[in-house]
Amino acid sequence: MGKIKLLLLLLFCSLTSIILAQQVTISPIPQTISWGEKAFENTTSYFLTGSQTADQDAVKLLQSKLVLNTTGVEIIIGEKEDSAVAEYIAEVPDFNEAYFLKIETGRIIIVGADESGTFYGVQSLLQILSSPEVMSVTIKDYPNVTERGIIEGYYGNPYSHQARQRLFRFFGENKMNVYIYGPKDDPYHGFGTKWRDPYPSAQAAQMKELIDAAHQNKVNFVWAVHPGNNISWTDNNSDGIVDDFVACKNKFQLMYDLGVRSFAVFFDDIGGVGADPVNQAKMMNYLTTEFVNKKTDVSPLLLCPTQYNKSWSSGTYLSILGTQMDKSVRIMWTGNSVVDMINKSDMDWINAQISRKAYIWLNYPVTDYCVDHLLMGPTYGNDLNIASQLSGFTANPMEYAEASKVALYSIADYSWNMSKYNSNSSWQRGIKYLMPDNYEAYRVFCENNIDLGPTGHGLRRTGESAAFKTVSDAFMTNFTAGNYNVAQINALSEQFQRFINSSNELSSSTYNTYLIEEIKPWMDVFSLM
Ligand code: LOG
Repeated sequence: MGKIKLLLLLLFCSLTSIILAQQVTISPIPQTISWGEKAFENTTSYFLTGSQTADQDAVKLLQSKLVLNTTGVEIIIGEKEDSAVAEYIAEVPDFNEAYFLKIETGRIIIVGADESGTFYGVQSLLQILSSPEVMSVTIKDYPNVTERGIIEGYYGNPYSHQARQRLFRFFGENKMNVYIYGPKDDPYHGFGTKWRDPYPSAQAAQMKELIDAAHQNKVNFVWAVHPGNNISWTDNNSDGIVDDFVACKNKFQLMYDLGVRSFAVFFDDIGGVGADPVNQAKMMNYLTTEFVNKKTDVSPLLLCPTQYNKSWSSGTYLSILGTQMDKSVRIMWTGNSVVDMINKSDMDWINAQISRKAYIWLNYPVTDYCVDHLLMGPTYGNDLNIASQLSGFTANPMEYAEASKVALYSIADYSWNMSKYNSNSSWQRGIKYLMPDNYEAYRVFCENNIDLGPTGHGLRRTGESAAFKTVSDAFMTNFTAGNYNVAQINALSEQFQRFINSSNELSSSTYNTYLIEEIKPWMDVFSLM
């Protein structure tokens, strides 16, 4: 080999080793990140400075994931006001939930603008420490959308207690901060008739456990009531207050006692007297002054209106809410229609109607209207320039909590750093994060479960079974002309073999058995094909 070739080879090797060592793609994508040289081997032990004053959830997380000692790499941790990190506070971006993370040789610094910021700094650190070689890095990061998460608001089996707990850990890892509880099939949420009643004690105890688990992961647990199907606007006992306003306040108090600090009222999918905007606005105003404002630790209310999308809106309904309802109340919105992605023009329109920034209820990846499908494809179609027009961005998932995480991972990515969101790379990263050891097999499964077909709601997804389609189209074109060849038949059979291999590999995976159980019927069809 000539000298020049050898030099080029050496250069190539050293470049790739630097690049490989850098390849920890933090998710959601940070606002600013700059990598340096290798800082240390990740076999080191660590010790904490500032753990007494720093956010305790962040400290506990570090303690559970790292070997902590009295020597090794120092981790200095705290919030802006803590003396342990006083030197670095100017580095923290001026946003809620922001953090500054710096890794250098022998030292790591994590400073949060607040407790969530510190917790998110730790989450990013843990992602970096998953690599055997740790590079120096400086990250300054913060979210674009203040409330990011899900609304469990579909028709069908509510999530199990364990599935919700797993979700909250997933939220923590992916910097999602809101979970809105509103399963249509929980009678105590109230789409039925029990919205006024307390949860039976066993269920209440479970709720309390859930609320605590959410808070430990910096997730705001929003409990929603759905009173509209059998609400009455009358003041039967003539005390000047509608009886059901008080009933709702009392139910909120019961939930408050279990630990809930954020509340919502849903009036979607109802007709009759419940749908009257003047009374809905009065109810929200009453709950704001008599409940929210009387506590010191409850966030402003959320309302899902009856006209929650543009195609269903008419008359003065929305402008009545916009003008007569307390400005602190956030209003949910699904977009141009029930199931739709969100565009800039939708935001301009709705925000003008309601005189405030809409809070998005994205009906994706929910499948309660197309139950024979899974929506596992890339999450695309939401405009990338609407962050400043939103008061929140939440997605309504499938009744399969694990399978939904492919889309939810991308919702987290999108709502944290909107302008840098790339649906395809986010999708690939999500699949890898969810099934690291069976990435290829899971991607093949996802790639063949993208489009939902025609439904009353009209949403379609492109790219269904792309690899298969290329091969089968070529085969069919030839076949219908009366020709086919061995190469094409082999190519087609290879594609079918990919389905079988994917199903076999996933079925025997033990990494996430909850996921495998959820998708089993689709995997069976996949291999039968
Ligand atoms: C319901 C929701 C359901 C979704 C999709 C809202 C605000 N309400 O048409 O519970 O999961 O559509 O079917 C809805 O979207 N009604």
